[in-house]
Amino acid sequence: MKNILVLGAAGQIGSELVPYLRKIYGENHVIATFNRTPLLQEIKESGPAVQMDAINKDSMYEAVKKYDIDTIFNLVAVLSAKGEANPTLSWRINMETTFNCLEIMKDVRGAVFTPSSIGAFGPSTPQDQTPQDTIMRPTTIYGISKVAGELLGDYYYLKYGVDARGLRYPGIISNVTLPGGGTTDYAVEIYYEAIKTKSYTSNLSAGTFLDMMYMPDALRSAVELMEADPAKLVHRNCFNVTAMSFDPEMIAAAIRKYIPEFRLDYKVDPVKQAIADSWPNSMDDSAARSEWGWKPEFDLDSMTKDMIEKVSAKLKK
Ligand code: AKB
Repeated sequence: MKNILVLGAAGQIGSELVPYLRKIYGENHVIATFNRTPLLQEIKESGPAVQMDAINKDSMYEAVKKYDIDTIFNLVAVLSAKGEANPTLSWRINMETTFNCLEIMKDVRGAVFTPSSIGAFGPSTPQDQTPQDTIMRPTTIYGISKVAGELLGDYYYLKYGVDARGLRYPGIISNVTLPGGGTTDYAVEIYYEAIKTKSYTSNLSAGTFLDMMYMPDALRSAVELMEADPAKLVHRNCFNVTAMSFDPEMIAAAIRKYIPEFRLDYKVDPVKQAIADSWPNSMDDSAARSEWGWKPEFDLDSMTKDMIEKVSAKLKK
């Protein structure tokens, strides 16, 4: 990777991926793009930035030529719950952005990283230790767009040699930019509310197990995959990756080690609950482990310790 374009640099992952990549590849080699949501000041000040609409292929192409881009991190997506409120918009944004990235990288013979998700699985998928290769019949528009994106990535690799790679991310927990419109968002909000009010009302029920990962592992996994020796990759689009699986009761118990009086209540959101029920309880990520050495560093306890420290410091400012 020489010159990198990050689409969606103002989002939950993008706002942390840009500084992470700039540290590795150099500030002027990582171009942050955004559309309606403004970039963090730190990102604006530490390297090049471009305002553009990722569904506009001409503006993406212009940025690729201007900065001699060879790799795109495609982080633009309408997430699962928001997608159900506006399926047409979700399909358009998720698919057109992915398609534009692949088309442009076909011309410049470059690489594309596109995250897929646990949302690519559906109710007929085996839910425990979900295998790398299995039934994928998602029932959300987000999941359908993620499966289509995985297949498109494989197609552009096989037909045109585009170096398309991807990961099936679980819920990502972080403390810089809040997620928005996802089903797993509760696992971020719970830390903020625990610190602010010592209580939280979960919109997913007790016993709803989902895969999760802390942001430092998510960032490292993306770079490790993109740097992996292509000769070792049997799967490219996309790898199951996970770091932990928990339900609301388990995250509450982890928080109580630091905030003993923390109270968890429930008010189930039927849309989010139905989505979560259709997703795996836990994924088998052994293909990622064996093909490019994936290994998470954070588990529920070490992540909770770090989240409590970082979010407390942030809320004090
Ligand atoms: C969502 O909940 O929609 C996302 C995801 C798991 O892809 N966080």
